[in-house]
Amino acid sequence: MAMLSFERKYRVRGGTLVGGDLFDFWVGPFYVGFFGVTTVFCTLVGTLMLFYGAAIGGTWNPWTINIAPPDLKYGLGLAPLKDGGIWQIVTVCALGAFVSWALRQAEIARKLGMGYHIPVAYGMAVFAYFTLVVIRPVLMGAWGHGFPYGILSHLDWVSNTGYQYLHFHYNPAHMLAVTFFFTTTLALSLHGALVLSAINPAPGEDVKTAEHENTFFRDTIGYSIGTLGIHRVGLFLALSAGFWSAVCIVISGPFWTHGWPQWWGWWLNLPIWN
Ligand code: UQ2
Repeated sequence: MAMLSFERKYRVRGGTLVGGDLFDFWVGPFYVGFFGVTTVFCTLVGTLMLFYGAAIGGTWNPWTINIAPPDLKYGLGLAPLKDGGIWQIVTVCALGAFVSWALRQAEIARKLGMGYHIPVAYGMAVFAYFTLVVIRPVLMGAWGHGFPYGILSHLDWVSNTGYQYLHFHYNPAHMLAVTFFFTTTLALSLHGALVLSAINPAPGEDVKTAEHENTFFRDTIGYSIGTLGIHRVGLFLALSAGFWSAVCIVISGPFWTHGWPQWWGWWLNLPIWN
């Protein structure tokens, strides 16, 4: 692949966190780095373990392949390979790959003199996964509380876990998470529509400017958050969705064992009703 003129300017040494100059090179368009190597390694081992689990699991139907966590009786110990051990290895590999990927993003950001916003944002998704398969299982005393790796099986897990708490939509942190997910789609659809309407006009029409974008929202709702502001709001909304998702599941079990509808008893029990 030919090196573009601007690539020579940005493909400079330095910014690495680990490995010094050793892995400081590119393969085609991809920066490698120490964490590129560890990402590829963890991904390969994890994927091979998933295929091994599928091979001994009795089906190659992609929908029903299931790599289950260990039985609760194994607690927080290591389980036999064919009885949840594969799930444990896959989980270690997944976390290794995800954390490597975040650190590779950080190295590239350092190289380019950019902020760490991207690894921080990606880290929120990793944190939500970590909460599901490590923090909550550890707090509840068994790896068996992790979710199974499979298309239908993980859906079953979500449904069963939700019904264990009778009605998950009464979970206040779940309410916040859902609201942030929906508000994220609202903000991104407003932003995407606004930018396209301004800078991708019909053939023969003039491209419009940020002044037009501001004015559209001032005319409609009396306020424009601005071209930088909408991206701050967008990042805040999206990070909040991931954060409250992690909170809503980690409090279910470790900190609240009844149904979520019962949690609202605190309102009925306020002394002001006497
Ligand atoms: C805006 C602006 C943009 C935008 C959008 C707005 C010119 C290109 C979408 C409007 C956004 C507002 C008023 C905030 C929405 C907040 C929530 C919580 C949905 O003003 O500046 O820049 O893309």
